[in-house]
Amino acid sequence: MMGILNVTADSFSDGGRWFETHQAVMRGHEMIAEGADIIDVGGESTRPGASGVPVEEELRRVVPVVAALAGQVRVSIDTTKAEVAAAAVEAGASLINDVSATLWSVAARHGVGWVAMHRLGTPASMQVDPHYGDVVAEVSALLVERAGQAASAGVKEVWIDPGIGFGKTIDHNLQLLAALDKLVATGIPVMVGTSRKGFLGALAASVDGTPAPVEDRLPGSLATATWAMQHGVGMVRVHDVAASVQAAVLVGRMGPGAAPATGSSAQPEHQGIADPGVRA
Ligand code: HH2
Repeated sequence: MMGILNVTADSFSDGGRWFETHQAVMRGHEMIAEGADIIDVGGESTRPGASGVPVEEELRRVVPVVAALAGQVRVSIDTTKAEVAAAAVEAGASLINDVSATLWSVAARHGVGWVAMHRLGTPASMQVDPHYGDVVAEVSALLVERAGQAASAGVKEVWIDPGIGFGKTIDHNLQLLAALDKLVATGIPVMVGTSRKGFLGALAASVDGTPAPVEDRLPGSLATATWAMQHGVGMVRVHDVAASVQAAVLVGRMGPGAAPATGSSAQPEHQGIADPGVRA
């Protein structure tokens, strides 16, 4: 479970909430307590239309937060800048989460893991009429190619991510989620991030067509994270860590390799019915 920590003023769902170092570190501690395995620290929003952040400012935002959390949990750095990635690794990050899928040589040089995410265009342009011949085949081909380059350069831990919402229509996002099996079948570990994204708002729009606001997108976020985990995705990137961990525990307990229930959770079903306080 990767918890999202945006040290930004303008992220699409939590911009400004964790902008000061102490707020961000506090949020990181909360997510650790909620069960996050990795905290993904980012200092530049990638939402459609976002403006870039100068390197010095991005460093100022992320490095102290990475340094404060790195002793307590695994930390990834969400950046497209080689200099920021390198500084975050120096501060203790061990995974570079790269939405540009171009920084594998930085990961190789520093001996850390790397996430290659697919995107079409840049934040400024990516949602302006994105087009693909076959979105699943094109996204998959690019990711497999980049993962191969990273492995050849010596990166030991490579993840691929279809980049939900990055130069994709609602239909493209749904096609990619429907085809997660194909990405998983490449044998390269897959991660996915759907949390609170715009397509979930659009699909949960009210009768007058108004998209569901970000704070009302937990149901879609959980449904898609659960779907992804069930289809073999190894890591989901989420804002709502506690709720997503609950979903992950259930998926783990119901999956093919799940261990039989032990202890109190092994009680026969009917025993719960006798106790009005217990509900399945
Ligand atoms: N999505 C966002 C940012 N980084 N990294 C990966 N690997 N996969 C994703 O889907 C992904 C990502 C966008 O979400 P968020 O960080 O919440 O918003 P913003 O970019 O506005 O800060």
